[in-house]
Amino acid sequence: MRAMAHIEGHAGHQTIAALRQFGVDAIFTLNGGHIWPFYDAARGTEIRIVDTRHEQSAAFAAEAYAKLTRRPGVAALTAGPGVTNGISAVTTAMFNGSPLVVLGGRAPAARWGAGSLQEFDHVPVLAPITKLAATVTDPSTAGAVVHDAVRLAAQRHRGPVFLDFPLDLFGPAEGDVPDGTGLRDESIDHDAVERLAAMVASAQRPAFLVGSDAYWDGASETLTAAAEHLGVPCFFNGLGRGMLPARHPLAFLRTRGLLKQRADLVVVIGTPLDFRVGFGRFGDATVAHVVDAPSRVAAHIEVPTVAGDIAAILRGLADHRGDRVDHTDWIAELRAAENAELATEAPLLAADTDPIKPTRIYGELRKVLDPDAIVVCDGGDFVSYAGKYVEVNQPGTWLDTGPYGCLGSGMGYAIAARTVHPDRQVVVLLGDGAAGFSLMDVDSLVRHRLPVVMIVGNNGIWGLEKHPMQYIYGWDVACDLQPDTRYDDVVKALGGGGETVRRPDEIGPALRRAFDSGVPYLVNVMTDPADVYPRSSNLG
Ligand SMILES: Cc1ncc(C[n+]2csc(CCOP(=O)(O)OP(=O)(O)O)c2C)c(N)n1
Ligand SMILES: [Mg+2]
Repeated sequence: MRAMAHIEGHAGHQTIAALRQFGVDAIFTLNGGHIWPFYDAARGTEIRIVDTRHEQSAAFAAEAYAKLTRRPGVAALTAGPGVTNGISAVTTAMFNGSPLVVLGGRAPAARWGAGSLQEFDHVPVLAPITKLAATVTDPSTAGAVVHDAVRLAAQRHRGPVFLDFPLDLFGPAEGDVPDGTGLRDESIDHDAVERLAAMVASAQRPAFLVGSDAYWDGASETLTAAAEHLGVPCFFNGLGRGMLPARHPLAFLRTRGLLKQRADLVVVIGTPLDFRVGFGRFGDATVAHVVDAPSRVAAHIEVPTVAGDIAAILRGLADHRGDRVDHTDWIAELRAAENAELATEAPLLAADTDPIKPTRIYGELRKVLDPDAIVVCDGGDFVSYAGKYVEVNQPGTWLDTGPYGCLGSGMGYAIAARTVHPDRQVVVLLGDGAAGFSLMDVDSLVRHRLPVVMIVGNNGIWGLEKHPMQYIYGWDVACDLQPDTRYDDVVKALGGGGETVRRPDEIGPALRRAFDSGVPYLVNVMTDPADVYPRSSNLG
């Protein structure tokens, strides 16, 4: 028998009690009568209600809360359009393996079919993009249902869950909420781990490529131990960034392209073998895969794979005893290439051009960014540069949208970042196109007193589409935005601050004013629309 807490009130009280078991202390939302019982139950608890101007922002904020805390992130979305507005963020959470919990309102069950306001069966729409989508039907077991759903979201392989609550469920009720969050399964296949360790130890030029699921499993320490013990250079993507500090001797940012030509073993850890990692092919190198659950074994390519708790698997690698090949020359080769790249980027970061090159913005940002700053990326080419030039030093500080690639996550992610880390710098890097999806949620930043610094790379185009269209067709359509738009004035109108920058030497002082302002502040940098990002990957 599980220990239980007995909760009286209505199903909302049981829901809130269940969320507290998992350390949830914020719910992201936008008002609608169907979800008032959650607000009612959260009153007077540690749970903070953070309301937004679009359910997309609320759901993205909840996903980012999960990314930042490694606890479940919760959004409460009202029936019908509230839920459907959250769908891109739910799908993003599925692609990112983020434990997102969406509590939906729902038209009353007793009148179902008669045409109540917003009467829509969300469940079949949410089912393909969640680990669980269901309607809560019994008020006396609501707490247990919520508890089990949240635990499911938080268990490997993590992902979103959805529950909706018919309005007429919320009558007086009582029910039990289980204690605790469920034990973490750290068991691993020691033989498989030992075989992997032997592969790494006997390789001449091995590398680790580390992604989000390693972060979700809290594997930073054991990754460091495994890499140092076996002498393996590490590359990162997604939430893997920062799992070794950028300047760790085994951390590499700029030389991933070399793996194809030079590595003889690439161990991809905690990220799918998708388009971001060449679909799991690195020239002639042997590829091995470490995944957090059997469901993550690649279907399109057969490589040696170890599934289980990634922190435990890496601890197994760190504990490997026996001889290993000396990788000193290999690490030195990569370091020399990395340093050569570093030298070539220096002039780009200092580019003194008119109009401004986006790289200069990163040169200036690097000078003012704290090591523990949270960096949010939302855009096309402008944020691709961030991936190249922003150095990440701590796990859980780099928030990009992930492989679903949904523009519009920026403001939701920013709301969560500052809610979770009120004392840290939060910087939101926005393409001008991306900014349009969510800028109205500056209102939420202002109302909730969440000062963040937004930087718009304002090239007046959907650059990541325009340049490739030009390259492929020789013409483009639907690629232009209004040039010279004053996104800073939008933020000022909403109660924040901002300024427009047109000269490279104005960027640094503007960023300093932004961080000092204590309000949501947008630095609108007019950048060169002719600047073409040196892109090598493709969509397919
Ligand atoms: C929701 C959504 N719609 C469309 C796209 C396709 N898309 C990817 S990048 C991009 C251009 C982004 O432009 P901007 O934010 O201005 O950044 P830039 O490339 O100009 O630096 C577009 C339209 C997408 N990824 N997500
Ligand atoms: Mg643009």
